[in-house]
Amino acid sequence: MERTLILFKPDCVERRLVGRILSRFEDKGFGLVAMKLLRITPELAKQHYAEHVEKPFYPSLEKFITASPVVAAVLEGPEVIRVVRDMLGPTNGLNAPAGTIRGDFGSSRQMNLVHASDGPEAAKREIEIYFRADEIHSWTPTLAPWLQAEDEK
Ligand code: FUP
Repeated sequence: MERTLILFKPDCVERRLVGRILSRFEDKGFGLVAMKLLRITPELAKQHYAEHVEKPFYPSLEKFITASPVVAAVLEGPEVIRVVRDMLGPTNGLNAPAGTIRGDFGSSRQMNLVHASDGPEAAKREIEIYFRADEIHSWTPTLAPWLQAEDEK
């Protein structure tokens, strides 16, 4: 079982797409184990996007990500980190295939609706940025026996 950090970015919240996109992750079978609405500050943006702070596009990215509230969430499930990235599609919505979230809802590189951790180390780091341990609620859903066979768990 893995966990990943997702952010419904300001464009997603402003366009009122949070529910529809969250439904895709729920439909896939992933469990929601933490969620909150928050406003990203410039300090938090620099922490989250530490690897991009020195890049030319960073000032514009910070302006965008701090412009309106975001919804942060933790999803849990088998191979959830890779599968959620696949469900999002490539960074730029114009390059993202139909059927992916960015392909279906996006037409921008910056306003690409949802962030998801890109590997296990990033997931651990990012979950700790947004959530305290006591804000994460793991449990066994009643549906569990209908999502994977015993030998797949
Ligand atoms: P992703 O892993 O798909 O979230 O994309 P990256 O880590 O490559 O980039 C992080 C964020 O920076 C993306 F959400 C989009 C944004 N970005 C720009 O705004 N301009 C660029 O030139 C590259 C990335």
